[in-house]
Amino acid sequence: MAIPSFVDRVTLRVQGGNGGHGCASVHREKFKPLGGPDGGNGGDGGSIVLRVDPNLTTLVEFHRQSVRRATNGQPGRGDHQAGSRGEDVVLSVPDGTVVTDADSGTVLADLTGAGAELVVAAGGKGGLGNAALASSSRKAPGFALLGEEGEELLIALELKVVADVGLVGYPSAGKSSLVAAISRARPKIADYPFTTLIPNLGVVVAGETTFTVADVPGLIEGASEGRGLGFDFLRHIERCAALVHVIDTATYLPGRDPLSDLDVIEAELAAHGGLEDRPRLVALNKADVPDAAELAEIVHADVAARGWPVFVVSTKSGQGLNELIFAMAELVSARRAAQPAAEPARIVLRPGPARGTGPEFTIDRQGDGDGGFVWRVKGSKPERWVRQTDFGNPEAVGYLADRLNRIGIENKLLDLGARAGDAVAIGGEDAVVFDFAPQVDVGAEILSRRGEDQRLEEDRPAAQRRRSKDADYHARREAREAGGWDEDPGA
Ligand SMILES: Nc1nc2c(ncn2[C@@H]2O[C@H](COP(=O)(O)OP(=O)(O)OP(=O)(O)O)[C@@H](O)[C@H]2O)c(=O)[nH]1
Ligand SMILES: [Mg+2]
Repeated sequence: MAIPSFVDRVTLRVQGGNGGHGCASVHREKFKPLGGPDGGNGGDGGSIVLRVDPNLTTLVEFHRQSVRRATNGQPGRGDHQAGSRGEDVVLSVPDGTVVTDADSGTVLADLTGAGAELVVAAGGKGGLGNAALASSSRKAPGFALLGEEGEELLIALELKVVADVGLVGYPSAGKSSLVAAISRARPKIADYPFTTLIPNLGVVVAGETTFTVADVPGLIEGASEGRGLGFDFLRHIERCAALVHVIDTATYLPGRDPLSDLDVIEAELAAHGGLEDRPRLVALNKADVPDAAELAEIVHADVAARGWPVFVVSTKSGQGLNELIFAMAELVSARRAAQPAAEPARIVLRPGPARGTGPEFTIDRQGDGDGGFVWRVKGSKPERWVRQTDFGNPEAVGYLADRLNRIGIENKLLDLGARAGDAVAIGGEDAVVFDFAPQVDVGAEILSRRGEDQRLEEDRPAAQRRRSKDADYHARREAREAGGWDEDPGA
């Protein structure tokens, strides 16, 4: 597969493991039929973590497998046994990988520096078992919390590739042929000038060293004054460790010979500027052609006299290529060793809205019109609590109501004018919808007990439920006003 440009991009679906469910269990022993709650917690799901490995230079590995999943946490069990955690999946990415949410286009992280990490899809939290849910007011909970689902998203990984070695030379000197001969890239090759319109990038492996080479579109005399195509592309090799002059020794053209070609290209590089300090290698190419081999032989000493190592090569026969790539690797390694190691950014970033900032929840009245309206409650805590709730268990629903009230959702709904029987949706797209049945009425009279949750009486319409509560309330008030209600027998 050809690598078409300098940007390597791949999309990947990542999915954190689900949290294990908590366990509801009661300790049993001979002669002690009812011990305390002993259900263990579910284990957290594993996360998908991206981590920079400076030895990687491409995203090719990700082109092969486009879905990555972490394992689920195990459910808790009786006798206080916690479920085991799911395992994290750590994906190694090259330095400089930019991670975006592929659906929204939001940049999640710019991963730079060895060891920089991003938890890109967090595993779901395990649910608490009933042992952990016990409190002085709820000594033996008959329910446990559900494990949460792991995060799932489609991400794009993008790498702006820096060329380690830049190939420069006249059109048709064989630069693209050289990229093709020493890497897996398959750029277009043809015997007319300016075949290459944008640089091609190839990954070269030479012993322990992996590096990238780029062929800059052909340069000609006057390139710096706008002639030809290649000049603008020199910026792509501004950060390279070394330059290789690719020189055609097989083609006879007036005014052209290896030494003057070298001088012309050097003059254009000087006009561009910024590349003076970069080490150079010279490849005298097309040595498979007999006359070319002879010419290479003749000019070898003169080229070497400029102080640059010279290689007589052929991209056709492969002659001299091994020596050339090992010489490139040496320059690349030397440059890498000389560069100060980037400070590793060990901050663990998390996608999504910042947690723990702003109000815990928001409430909006939505959808007024023919279809009626809904009070939409949003917030990471209430939405999480809903996901943790086993709606088949009345006690678990009562516990959810307690949690929602504790952060003031019910009071806020009453403040906003919500009435019993109104629809309340907690969450976004896959919201859970309730009938609003306030437990605390205006005036803070507590009219029903937790655990006998009115909302569970699905067979009774909400309005009827409200009426019965109202009736209860009015009965109490009337009795109190009449002085006949025995509220506190001790007084
Ligand atoms: N005989 C022979 N021909 C070669 C060799 N290397 C390249 N060529 C030929 O030279 C021509 C130009 O090769 P390219 O690799 O396209 O040259 P380039 O330097 O990338 O040219 P531009 O992209 O136009 O700047 C093609 O016809 C190649 O087949 C070689 O080692 N021996
Ligand atoms: Mg080319």
